Amino acid sequence: MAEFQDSGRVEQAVERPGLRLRHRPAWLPPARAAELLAALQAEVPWKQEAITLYGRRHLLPRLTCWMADPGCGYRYSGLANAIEPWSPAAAELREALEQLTGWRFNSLLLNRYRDGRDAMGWHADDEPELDPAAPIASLSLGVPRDFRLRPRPSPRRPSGLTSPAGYSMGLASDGSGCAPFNIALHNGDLLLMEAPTQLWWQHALPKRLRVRQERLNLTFRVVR
Ligand SMILES: O=C(O)CCC(=O)C(=O)O
Repeated sequence: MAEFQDSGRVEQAVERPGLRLRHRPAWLPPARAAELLAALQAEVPWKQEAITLYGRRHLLPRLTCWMADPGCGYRYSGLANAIEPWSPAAAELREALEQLTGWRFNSLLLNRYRDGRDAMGWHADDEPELDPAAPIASLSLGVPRDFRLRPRPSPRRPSGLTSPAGYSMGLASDGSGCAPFNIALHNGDLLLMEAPTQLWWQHALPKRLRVRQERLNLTFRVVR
């Protein structure tokens, strides 16, 4: 699948205590990224879901779709996602990511941020149905957006697990510890979030009101 070979940019390892990321800027060349963006905009059955918090219904500030193999259901924020079959573009990307990583991803969450008012709040992808040993492969298409990371305010860790050396739940007044940080994700970028990142860190996609264009994000996952 030559068309998915990355465009030669170097992979960057981003490491902190309890966090392991691999960032491949422009994993997809711009022309291929543009084709995939257009294909996914057209072929995915996008929905704006609603969640209920403290008895009030809130529309999610983005459009979503859950594609997965049969039986790979997934719940987050109390929302049980209907399983959609793999669309042609999503299926091709899954094959390319399997060749790259050696992991067979059986599910995919697609998020469509219509402009900078659409966003995603702080969370970790640590739902019990996800295989905690598998990476999450995140592909960005469209306008660049900031991806924020921070140590978890209260890590949900298996009992008996001790914190990684140097890990802290925030930055101390003397400047030591784990500070939140930002990665700008551009068109065609691939970000692999490897274990044990989801145990110790949260991520978010903040609003950026000056952004007027659309962005898609695809997170390929392994449901066990
Ligand atoms: O849009 C992004 O880059 C983040 C998506 C995300 O946090 C998620 O799917 O869990």
